[in-house]
Amino acid sequence: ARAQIGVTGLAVMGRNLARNFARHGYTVAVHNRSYAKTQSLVEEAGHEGDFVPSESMADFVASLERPRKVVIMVKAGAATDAVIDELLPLLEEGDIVVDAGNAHFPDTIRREEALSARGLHFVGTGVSGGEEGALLGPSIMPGGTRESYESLGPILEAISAKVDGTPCCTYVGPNGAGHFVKMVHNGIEYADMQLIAEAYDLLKQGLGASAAEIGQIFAEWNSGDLESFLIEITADVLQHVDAETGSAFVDIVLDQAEQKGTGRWTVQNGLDLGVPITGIAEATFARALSGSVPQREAGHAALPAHTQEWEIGADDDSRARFVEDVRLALYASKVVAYSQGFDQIAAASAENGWDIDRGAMARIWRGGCIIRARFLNRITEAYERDANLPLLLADEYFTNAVGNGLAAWRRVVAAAAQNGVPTPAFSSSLAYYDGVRAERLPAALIQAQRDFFGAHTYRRTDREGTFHTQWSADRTEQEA
Ligand code: NBP
Repeated sequence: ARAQIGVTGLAVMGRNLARNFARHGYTVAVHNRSYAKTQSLVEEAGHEGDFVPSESMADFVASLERPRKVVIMVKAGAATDAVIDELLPLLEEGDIVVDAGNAHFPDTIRREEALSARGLHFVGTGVSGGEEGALLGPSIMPGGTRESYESLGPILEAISAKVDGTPCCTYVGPNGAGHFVKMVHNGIEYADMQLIAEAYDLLKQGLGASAAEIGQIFAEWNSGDLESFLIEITADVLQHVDAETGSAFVDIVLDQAEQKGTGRWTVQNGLDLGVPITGIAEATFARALSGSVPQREAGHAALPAHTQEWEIGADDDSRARFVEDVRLALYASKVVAYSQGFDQIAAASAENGWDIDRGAMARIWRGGCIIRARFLNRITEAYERDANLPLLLADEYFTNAVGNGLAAWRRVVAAAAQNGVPTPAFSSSLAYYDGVRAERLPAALIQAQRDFFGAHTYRRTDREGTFHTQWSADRTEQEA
């Protein structure tokens, strides 16, 4: 037994993760259900480091130093359970099983419970960054026991992305915490992408600008507060020309966005926890709307627009002002989406006893993953100022940043409504902002209605207690 870490499941992700370990000087045991993938890895990448290939699971396990560290990188769901079942009889107390696939966090909680009962450590780990990240340095979000992190952590930190010398990997929390945080990361990614798409649509329709011109605008935005991987690739994609037709590439892509499910999980969990993650929800529903073909055909054929003329002057200054308005609205909406996502992490952390450090999550998302961005530093700083910050938006830095763009944000959302540009994420983010800052909400009326038809009771603003009004009788109030 001489391998320090093992990877089972050698499709794109596992193969690249194994190469990443080897390139960092670790001796890596490698295994895959069908041996061909193991062979091709060793043939093609064997020169990159020290691999120990095994055809059987038993040989694979036997090739690992104790306590064994086995990374499972197979298709999430039943495949993960099948691999765990195969591994279990071969492992011994204290060994560490890492699930680095995209598991749904309740599955991770279940698996951790089962494995810890047998004296094993189960580490559900979020890994973000796709194929390239797995090879060159992903953002890694490991859950599980702190004890397991002591020996596993340094290896994961070594292969993770680095920003300013800091690894994009840290201990997240017990059982499902790592996969939970990865799920919210993906949900935020949905919101971020939707916001960027809405900004593009506004620039396209408001300015009548070409994809290449808008690509230039995004390239400029990438040198400011918005600097991020997603803005950078947006500039690139918008300037890309389709080789076959000579058209802008984005103009020949069918306008139906697909999804694999992490956005849906995030929204479902937001509903379960009662946390308003409207940015993520609108982004997920916007993808669903894009794919609702019969509804879109019927709507397109039947629904009038009654839009107004754009009020953007034709001169360069007016156009530049509109571009700046959209930039400010995008930034403000983005802050709202992230603020909501971090609220969701706080709520789940409290519910599950995970004690997740939100500032540390922003720190490990600065590199390797899809939402990597300059402004994550600002989030880390906000939680360093106050680890229990109830609302990220209320941190002084974000209050000022959003406040500076507030008038622009309102102009953009109003213009979008008047001109018939669908901006569900921009609009709902502004509505959330106004809702969360309101001194009084019309929820009072809703609670009164609930008491009227269902005797659901209400509390009063002027004294303690719970009350019910006899609506259908003499309308006297009783203490409930
Ligand atoms: P896939 O998700 O396509 O899974 C293929 C691997 O699963 C192969 O090694 C396959 O073995 C193995 N496998 C299956 Br399918 N059923 C199995 C079973 N019953 N027993 C044992 N092995 C089984 O691979 P991937 O795209 O590399 O992704 C791996 C994990 O990483 C997934 O959970 C994914 O969600 C996650 N992830 C992917 C990305 C990405 O960008 N692709 C990013 C982040 C996370 P075989 O070769 O014998 O068929």
